[in-house]
Amino acid sequence: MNTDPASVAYETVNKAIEEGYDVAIIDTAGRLHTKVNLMQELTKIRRSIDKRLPNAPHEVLLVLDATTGQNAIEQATHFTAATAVSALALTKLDGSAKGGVVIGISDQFKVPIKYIGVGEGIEQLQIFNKRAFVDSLFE
Ligand SMILES: Nc1nc2c(ncn2[C@@H]2O[C@H](COP(=O)(O)OP(=O)(O)OP(=O)(O)O)[C@@H](O)[C@H]2O)c(=O)[nH]1
Ligand SMILES: [Mg+2]
Repeated sequence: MNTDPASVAYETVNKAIEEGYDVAIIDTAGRLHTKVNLMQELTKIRRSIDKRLPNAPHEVLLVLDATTGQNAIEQATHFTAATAVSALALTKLDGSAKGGVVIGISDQFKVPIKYIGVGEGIEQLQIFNKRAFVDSLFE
């Protein structure tokens, strides 16, 4: 609390390097793309991480809630402008028929879909399978 998120990210990477961890995951708190200062914070977090470990982060996941439908496109526009995104995760496909929007996003922003969420259990966060996904759209 009351600490700059970018410096928390820097300390995280620093600790991971010093203690020899293989992976460090930085999970940012949810933010509305309309909050300019929070979007700028993402850019700053990336810069801080890169300062401690050049070329890091090695993966940046944008997690989109499938139930938001077309609003996900608006979110992707702003997030990819604030920081380079390397892959998408699409959650809540169990509660929505709107998951098809992610195909447009993936095509428009040239970002692959890596994970999908189909429920709240850990085993329900799954690796994206494009064939199964397309089949499910036509069921
Ligand atoms: N039904 C369903 N629920 C999900 C899925 N993914 C996440 N949830 C639920 O959605 C709620 C929010 O999930 P979080 O992981 O906290 O979402 P978040 O994006 O990290 O939220 P913030 O950090 O607050 O922005 C939790 O109750 C999750 O269990 C999914 O694929 N299907
Ligand atoms: Mg969260």
